[in-house]
Amino acid sequence: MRVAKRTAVVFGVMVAAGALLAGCGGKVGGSGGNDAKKIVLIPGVANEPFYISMQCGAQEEAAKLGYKLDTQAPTQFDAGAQTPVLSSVVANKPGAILIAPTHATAMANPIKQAKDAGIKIIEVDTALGDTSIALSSISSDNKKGGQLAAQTLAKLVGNKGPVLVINTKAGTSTTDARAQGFEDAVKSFPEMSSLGVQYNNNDAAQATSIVTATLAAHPDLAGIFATNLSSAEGAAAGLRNANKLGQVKLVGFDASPKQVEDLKAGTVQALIAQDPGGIGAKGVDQAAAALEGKPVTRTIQTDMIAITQADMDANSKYFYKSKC
Ligand code: T6T
Repeated sequence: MRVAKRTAVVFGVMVAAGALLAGCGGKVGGSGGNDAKKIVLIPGVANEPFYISMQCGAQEEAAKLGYKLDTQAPTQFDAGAQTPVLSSVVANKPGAILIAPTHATAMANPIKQAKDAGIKIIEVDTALGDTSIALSSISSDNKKGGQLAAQTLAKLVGNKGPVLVINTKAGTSTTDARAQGFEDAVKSFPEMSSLGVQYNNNDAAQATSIVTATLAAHPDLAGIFATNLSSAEGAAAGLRNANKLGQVKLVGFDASPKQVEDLKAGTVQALIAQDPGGIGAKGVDQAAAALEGKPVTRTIQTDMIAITQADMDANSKYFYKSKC
């Protein structure tokens, strides 16, 4: 009798608490009372056209599906800067997080903690080496992108001469795969040789210095593959400073407004554009599926395209945005 009475009291308290939580906005779902209608996007870095375009795609899709999407970005592309942003997002208990991990291993523990807090984890663009944490990963086929860059650069340099790779930060899954794909593909051109990979720390000014130093040591440099936006923008500036425009061919990943200007001016000969808006939208689709208990797709690959000056007008839909 006593036991039954206590059970009734406890049940009453639980109902009241549930009503209170539900009244505080959003459905209560998942474990730990996470807000099943709220998705947070954590890009690699703030104010960068690749991630802005991703955010635009994610926001549009979230609005279509009836979800609230917030974006919280670190000020630097760095695990040390991204981890506290992730921790404060986790404390707010969203239903799902779309994250672009800034390091394939250093972000594993913080993201695992988010998963253990009952939050659905979706990787957008970059990914962790540990594939057991995220439910889904959406990105370009980056290794193939590196191969495409090598074939494009080979054509531009007449299949011969020394070429350099400027990469961002070691441990970034996407750009490491691009550099690897490039280096592998260059081996199939016997008269081309790679001078290896140098890192610009995702800082355009460092890419400029790398170009200046490489031209001093290798005046016969034939071409450069820049694995992302910062390395390509910085490499273009290095070639401009050295008056090597058009003589040293440059192929860069991404299509920021500045990179598009460089293509138009002939500073860059080809851009490999990705589909960041599509990555964001598909990320939201996967998060929504996970939150609604529907099947998710573990790996999704999005489009890439090599754009040259000759076909840039026809391909302007692939150019990245600086605002939505
Ligand atoms: O190239 C993109 C992205 O795919 C990569 O993972 C990091 O750099 C960018 O955001 C461009 O800056």
